[in-house]
Amino acid sequence: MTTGNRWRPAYVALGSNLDDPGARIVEAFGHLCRLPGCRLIAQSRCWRSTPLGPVEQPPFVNAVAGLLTVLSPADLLGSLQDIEATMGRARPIVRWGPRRIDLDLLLLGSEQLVGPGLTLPHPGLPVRDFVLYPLADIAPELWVPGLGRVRHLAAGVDNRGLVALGG
Ligand code: A4P
Ligand code: MG
Repeated sequence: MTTGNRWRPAYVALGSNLDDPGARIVEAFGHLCRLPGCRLIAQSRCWRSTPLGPVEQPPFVNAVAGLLTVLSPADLLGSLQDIEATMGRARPIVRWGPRRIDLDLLLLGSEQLVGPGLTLPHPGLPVRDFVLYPLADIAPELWVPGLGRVRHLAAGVDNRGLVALGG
């Protein structure tokens, strides 16, 4: 489903910690560039981050993409999952375990949804350094529905060893 000609901003979190993570993030940005019904308008720097979660695993590379889209939230999430599949992400994987690529939908316009298949804003957004720092690279003044301004949210989370890699 599309929203006609109504282009809305959307933000996507990218993460990888397998198979040359920096190259996987660049590859994922390439797929986002070509996504029907979307325009890639901003790319954060890449950040190396300490894994969140219980599993012993390599460090992640994380980034955030800014898009304009005419897609509905469900269709945009479906498109992101198609990219994950194209890039060879095997399912099922261990929750919070290592992955070749992970694309999470952080925000779409002012949508606030809670459901089994899709929650917006993404529930990890307000507490994750590896989401908020890259998001602040491209949208520091963005108001997150129900939560506040990105630069304030970023200032309020602990930096658990994030290092900007450039990009
Ligand atoms: N889902 C609901 N809302 C959303 C949303 N806004 N965006 C559902 C994306 N998916 C959403 O996700 C599980 C289900 O969440 C999907 O079926 C979708 O319908 P998944 O990507 O299939 O599985 P997952 O990623 O293993 O689980 P989860 O709980 O989403 O994990 P996260 O939150 O993605 O965290 N540490 C660092 N440093 N960097 C990372 O990038 N990533 C994770 C994974 C853990 N630790 C990390 C990082
Ligand atoms: Mg995920």
